[in-house]
Amino acid sequence: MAFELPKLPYAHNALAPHIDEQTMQIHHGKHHQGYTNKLNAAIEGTDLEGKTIENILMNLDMENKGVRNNGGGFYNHSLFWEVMSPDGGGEPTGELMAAINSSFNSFADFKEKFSTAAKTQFGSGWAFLCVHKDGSLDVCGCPNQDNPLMPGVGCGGTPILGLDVWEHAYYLNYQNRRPDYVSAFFNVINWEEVSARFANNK
Ligand code: MN3
Repeated sequence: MAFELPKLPYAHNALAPHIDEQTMQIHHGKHHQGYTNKLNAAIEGTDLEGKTIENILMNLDMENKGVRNNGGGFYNHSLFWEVMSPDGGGEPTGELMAAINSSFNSFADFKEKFSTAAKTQFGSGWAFLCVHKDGSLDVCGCPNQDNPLMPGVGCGGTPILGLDVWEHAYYLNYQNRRPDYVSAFFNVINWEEVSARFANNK
């Protein structure tokens, strides 16, 4: 069974004005579809066929650039759509908020650390919030489509929140103003989804 482009959980214009409709259409329909197609082509006929994307990334041969770039792209964007919502924003509650306070001192300190990772990632890449098996949290930046599930990448936890800082993610609306895009992202974070991923992966 080949990987399929996941459906967006909301309309293309639902995240506007924070993320505009045309960016969502191209980003999901063209970029994510492209990673999906190329991932399928890269694993076709190999022993990776039929494995979950998490299994593929956790056991990845980092020299396998086709699977590294496109498997990473498939996974990262699948996470990205799910952790945003038109009803998002604000701050998390419950166990996730307690873990944020424990790991970063405060939500404000977490926000600053995550935003700095996103703003300072040189060139194309991602910022991630990750959970370790002991329930502690980490923030890291990763280049290109790498993510911390891959061997030796980033902080080594499981990503529960990801922000795409490739120019294709924001350039139509924000041009070179990546910091404004990073700031706007906090208005659409789906903390319920991030909390569920935290609970399932600690
Ligand atoms: Mn992207």
